[in-house]
Amino acid sequence: MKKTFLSLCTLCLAFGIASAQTGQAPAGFDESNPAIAHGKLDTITYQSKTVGVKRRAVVYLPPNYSKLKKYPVLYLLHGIGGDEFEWLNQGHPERILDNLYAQKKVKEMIVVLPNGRAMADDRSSGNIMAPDKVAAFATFERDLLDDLIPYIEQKYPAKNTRENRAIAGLSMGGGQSLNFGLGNLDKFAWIGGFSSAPNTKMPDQLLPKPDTAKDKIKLLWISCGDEDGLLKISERTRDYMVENKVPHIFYKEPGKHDFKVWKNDLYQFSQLVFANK
Ligand code: FER
Repeated sequence: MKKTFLSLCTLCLAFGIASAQTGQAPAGFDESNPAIAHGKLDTITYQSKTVGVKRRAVVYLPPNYSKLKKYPVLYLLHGIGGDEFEWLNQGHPERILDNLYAQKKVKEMIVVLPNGRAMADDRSSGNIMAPDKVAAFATFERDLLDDLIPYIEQKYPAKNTRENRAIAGLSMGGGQSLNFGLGNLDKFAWIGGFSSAPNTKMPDQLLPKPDTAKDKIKLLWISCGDEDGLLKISERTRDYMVENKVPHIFYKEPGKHDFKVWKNDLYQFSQLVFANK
């Protein structure tokens, strides 16, 4: 009885936190507004020791970007059918963030949009479910840590501590974010999985030592649409965090497996990331 009461309290607390910090973005949040300052987009290429080729990524620099400042960095990952342009083409993070900057609702940050399919041919053409293409999403862990992050941190005025790195993504990119973020807490403190895919590790492999991890995590965001066939993956991850008392935000939101959900996730997540707490 006591245990049931306690777990109910934990659930209420978790829900209370989640409902206080999440919700649906207001109308117009993703529309381009010519009256406000805009960030700048760069395309970069970096040498990947992991893959043995030059690879491409897109970088969004905030309005009023200056090399005299130092910025935290969010790595924002795409899904199984996407590439380094998927977020830009379908999610317009630059519009969402420009609007949030105009309202002073986000910390200034650099956003990197990598290609998370770490193989020589990293296009999303052909059979995107082919085993070698799916495996390349796991290989991206080394490409990200050993090649891309060092490149970004020497080319841009980036802060280079774990508290100043975030990783978030949608679907396959959500699984990557949970796997690589929780698996490398010496590198990342802010982690977000949006509608995470079956590439998400089983919870006890994702976070085998929850007690030592707790204090390192600044934000663990787990969200999914209530009509998404992948919801169970987010729920099993959430259940483990609740059982092991790992602070997190779980947000089950109205929607399916699409950019309506992921744009809202970015709107919410970006306001929490790098914020003091
Ligand atoms: C799967 C179902 C969905 C899977 C991957 C996905 C690798 C990814 C979906 C997405 O990124 O949108 O069985 O296996």
